Amino acid sequence: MMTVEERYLFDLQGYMVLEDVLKADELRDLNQVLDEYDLWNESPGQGGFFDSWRNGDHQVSAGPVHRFAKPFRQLLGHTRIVPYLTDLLGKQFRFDHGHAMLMKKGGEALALHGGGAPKEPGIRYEVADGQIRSELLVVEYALCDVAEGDGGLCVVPGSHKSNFACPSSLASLEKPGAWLRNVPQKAGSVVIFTEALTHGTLPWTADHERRALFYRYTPGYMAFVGRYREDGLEASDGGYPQPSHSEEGDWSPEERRILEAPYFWQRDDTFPES
Ligand SMILES: O=C(O)CCC(=O)C(=O)O
Repeated sequence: MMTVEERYLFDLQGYMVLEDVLKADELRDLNQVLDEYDLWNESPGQGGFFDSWRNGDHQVSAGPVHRFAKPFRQLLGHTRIVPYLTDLLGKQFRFDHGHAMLMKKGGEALALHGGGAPKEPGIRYEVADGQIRSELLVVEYALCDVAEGDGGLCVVPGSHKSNFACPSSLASLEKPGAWLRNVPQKAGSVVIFTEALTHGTLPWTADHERRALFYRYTPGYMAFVGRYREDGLEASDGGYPQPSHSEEGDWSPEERRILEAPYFWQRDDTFPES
């Protein structure tokens, strides 16, 4: 369970940083797989194993992470993260979609998006009966150190409760100010944020490559993207991520429940013990 301090700060700010989620060997294995995948040389689109896209020449993103090698799959229900997913999304939470992002020095900004207004179905954030009920929730793993000022994830703290849409003059990120936070992260740490939080990407200025993983979850009754084809790649229509989309057949019951299609009625708790 989240502590009362964590719950207060998450509700206040719309995000939280968890330190030391990944152990050194997990970090090493994830980075090693990414080295082998060589995403910089993937051609954009869904032609092969990856669903890959670019934002300029210095940023590449590729999914779907649930199909990546086992070190990535093991993050789906990481024991440090499950209590937060349960508290923020409900006990029947599910994995919706995810990708890896690499940025080199000179990587471009991605304008601010999300926000408390207008209230968009799919990214709503509410608190009722003392319980946080987020819709789309992002778990962002840092596979490298991110110092404040390096760029990467930026957020407007508290903006998930904003009553006004973010003006385009601010959303463009052309004039960042003290209202915007570039979230520093140590390699192996995690930022959890509600998609209702206004957030985006600042240009990457550090000499080392940025490596971030995005795992996005929803309550068990909803899907944000409905665009996995039968082979697990994202498509404009089709099914949801499934264990059968992985090469490996040894999925645990919990992992299978995490990847279940969305529904409400008589859905089992994803981690009955948590
Ligand atoms: O660069 C980041 O960490 C934020 C990326 C982002 O805003 C998104 O994927 O929606």
